[in-house]
Amino acid sequence: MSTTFQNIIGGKRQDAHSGKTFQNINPATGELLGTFPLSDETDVEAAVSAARTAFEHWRLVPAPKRGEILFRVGELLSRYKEDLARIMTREMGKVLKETRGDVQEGIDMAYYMAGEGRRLFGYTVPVELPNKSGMALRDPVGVVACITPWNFPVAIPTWKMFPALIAGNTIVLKPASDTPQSAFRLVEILHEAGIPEGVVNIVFGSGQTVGEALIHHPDVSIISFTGSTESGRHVAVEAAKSLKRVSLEMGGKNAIIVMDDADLELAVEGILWSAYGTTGQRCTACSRLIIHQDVYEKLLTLLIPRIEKLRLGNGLDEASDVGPVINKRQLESIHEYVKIGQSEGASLVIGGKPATEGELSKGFFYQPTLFKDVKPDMRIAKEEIFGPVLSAIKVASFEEAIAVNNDTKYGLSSAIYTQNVNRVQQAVRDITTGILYVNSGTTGAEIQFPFGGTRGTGNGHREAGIAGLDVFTEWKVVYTDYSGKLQKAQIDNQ
Ligand code: UN1
Repeated sequence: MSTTFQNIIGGKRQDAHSGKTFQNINPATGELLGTFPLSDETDVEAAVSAARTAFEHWRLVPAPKRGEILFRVGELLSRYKEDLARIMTREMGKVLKETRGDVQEGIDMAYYMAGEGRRLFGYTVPVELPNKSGMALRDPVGVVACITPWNFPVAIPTWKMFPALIAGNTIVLKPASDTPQSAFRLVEILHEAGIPEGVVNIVFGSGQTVGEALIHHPDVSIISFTGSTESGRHVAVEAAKSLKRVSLEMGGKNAIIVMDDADLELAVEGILWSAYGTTGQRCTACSRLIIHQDVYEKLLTLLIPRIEKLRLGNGLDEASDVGPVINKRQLESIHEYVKIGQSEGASLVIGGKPATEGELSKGFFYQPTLFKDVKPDMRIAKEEIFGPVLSAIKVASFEEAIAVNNDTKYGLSSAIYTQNVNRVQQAVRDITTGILYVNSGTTGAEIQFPFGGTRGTGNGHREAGIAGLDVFTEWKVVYTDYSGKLQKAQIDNQ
């Protein structure tokens, strides 16, 4: 059933000022799910103004009280987990067990940041003069624009909004146009939990119009963006003109290294989950497999029949392992990469085509694909495909494996399968991505740790964990001199 949705600005539901709309489609069936406002600068102006007004009282709400609201958010997200997961599977495509996991990341973040309401640690350290004290506090910054992607329609908005909110900031959320309904429901739940009007606003529309208006709005203090490296770079360049803070989470070309002493059966499980889970549409997805030459053929022999067994289907069917990709454009882009791989001389082992049997023909399904004999300098081994396409690369040594792993313009996640403790320690030392998994795949980051990567994956910030608060707070240092006389730091007062 298709419904008409509205923006939520200052707690009120509103159509786009222009009256224009766009459609939300189920990528597994092509069915129309909803109609959303195609907003423009006028709607952004209203949302930023509501957020700016709300900031003046939200920043004064004691952080433990803000935490109590987030705690209720966690409870409500738990209560609505199944509904939200189904909404998400319908509009995004990934299978139910994964959309449940997506909501769970939001629940985890709600409880984690609710607890921060009673911490939000600043610090005090000794000062150099007598009868004087110093302390460093975390202040909120102002209005945060959250520009979020379609692959984690609930989790990613929560990773941005919950730390921003606990710190006392207010929000304008612009969710991806492929997954607006999950974000809408999330914002409704935030209001039901007691988030005051105007503290969280949601504006639907395109990146070119709504995103751009947020980046340029003088009352937006922070842009928190997750998406492609190309768009992220644009955000950073534009936001730099007004010296806005920007936090970027972008692409990945993550690899799993399988050494000659690895438990190969275990590696196969991790490879399947990381490469084909979420239909390969995670920034942490594994798209390169770096295999020691002594186990190269053996590993592929174990892996191929398991890829063949993966069941493509509607994510709402519990028997499906792999859902559709997000839209036609993405399907075509994935297929284009497969053709590039073939023309570069990689051997296509399995997959390599859109899947069109029976019901699958209605949606955007792509066969789980594996290339072997891939060379590290091929485009399929270097560029982010964001689909179920895995490239196997043969290496002759541990050192070569690490070098190939690190030789990417991205730097999000890596994994190594080995039983050798010395190699594990060397990998911990030498791998240059933000996340490293030992004897597990490249996905599955937990919210209490910093999430993010090096090089083209980000701009040095991290989301989640305590580190996730940094971009949303401004340090304020307070010196109190209770000596009753003028004391001068750095100067001899005698
Ligand atoms: C993303 O792909 O954008 O570690 C985020 C993971 C998830 C988050 C992925 N917890 O794969």
